[in-house]
Amino acid sequence: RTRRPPAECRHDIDAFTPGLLALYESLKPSEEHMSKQKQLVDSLAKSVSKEWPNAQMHLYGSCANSFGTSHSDVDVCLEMEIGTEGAVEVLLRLADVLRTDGFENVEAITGARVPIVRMSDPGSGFSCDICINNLLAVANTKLLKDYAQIDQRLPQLAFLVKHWAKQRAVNETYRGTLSSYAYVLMCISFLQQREPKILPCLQAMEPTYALTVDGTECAYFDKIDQLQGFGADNKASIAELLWGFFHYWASQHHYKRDVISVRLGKTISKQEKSWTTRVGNDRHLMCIEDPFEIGHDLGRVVDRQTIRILREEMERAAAVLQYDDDPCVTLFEPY
Ligand code: 3AT
Ligand code: MG
Repeated sequence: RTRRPPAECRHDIDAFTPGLLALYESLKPSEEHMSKQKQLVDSLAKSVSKEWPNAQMHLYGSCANSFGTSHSDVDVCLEMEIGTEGAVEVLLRLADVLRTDGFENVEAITGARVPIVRMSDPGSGFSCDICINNLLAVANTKLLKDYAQIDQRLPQLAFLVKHWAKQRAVNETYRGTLSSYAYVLMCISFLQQREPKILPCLQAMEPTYALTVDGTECAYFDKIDQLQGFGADNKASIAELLWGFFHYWASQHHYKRDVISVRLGKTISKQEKSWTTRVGNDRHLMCIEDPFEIGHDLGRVVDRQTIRILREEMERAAAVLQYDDDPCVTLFEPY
């Protein structure tokens, strides 16, 4: 596949910005949603502290990284000493405690990359995932949240992309498409590479925050108040950026050669990362480097068939924004 030269978007693209922003507003969680979420977290904290009085509870994922919608689940990480007992045993015990305390559909999922207990809250109907000592997720949650506060076009773009991905059924890691976390990283990387830049590269700046988790150093500049107005020279509207995002992934990204890296604020070659050949299940067909666990490719789940689906969906999305009369509707039509 040869790379096509960058095309320009339609001249009336900005006409769709108000519709897209209205959709963004409707996706944001309501006050009611937030207070129900807090109730769930409080009752969970009560149950946990009875059995593990020293455990600390952290929220992570979209309920804490500011990319959560009204449909997002609640992700909780318990920080605790687990001694000789393994994390899996602790999770099984936690599942028992939660069942006793009246939580519903409690299920320990111990075979996953990150073992969790999943349950739902009878009051709110929210689904909640609980893991143990996954502090890297707590750190990457803070990184995403900090990026979101620099320029509001990031949360706007990421909400629309996540909504598109859910509607088009390409947000299912167990089926070989990408996680919400991966989509947000793709949005950050895209905004880092606009000209003029809309987002800086926080990990390339003097660190003001540092946390070492299992030997992995998570360090970056987190004095976000000093970065207000960073992207102001770039006047691109959300409609133009959304088109640009899909256009990039439809026809500009060099899938065979490149890895996107939020850590470096640019793309790097697969060769530099030795991600050129398949190792085990990691095919490295679509490469998205985790900002902290840099050996971790968030596109590892993508296979020959799903990369075709993903690219076709990106092409469809770019074309809809380019040519459709009512792109705000057509783009998000359920698959
Ligand atoms: P939703 O709104 O729930 O779709 P989310 O941001 O909560 O979006 P997930 O529930 O998929 O996304 O993931 C929860 C968090 O777990 C997000 C991120 O902090 C962490 N995480 C998810 N996948 C990975 C991964 N592959 N590597 C490292 N951290 C991850
Ligand atoms: Mg989540």
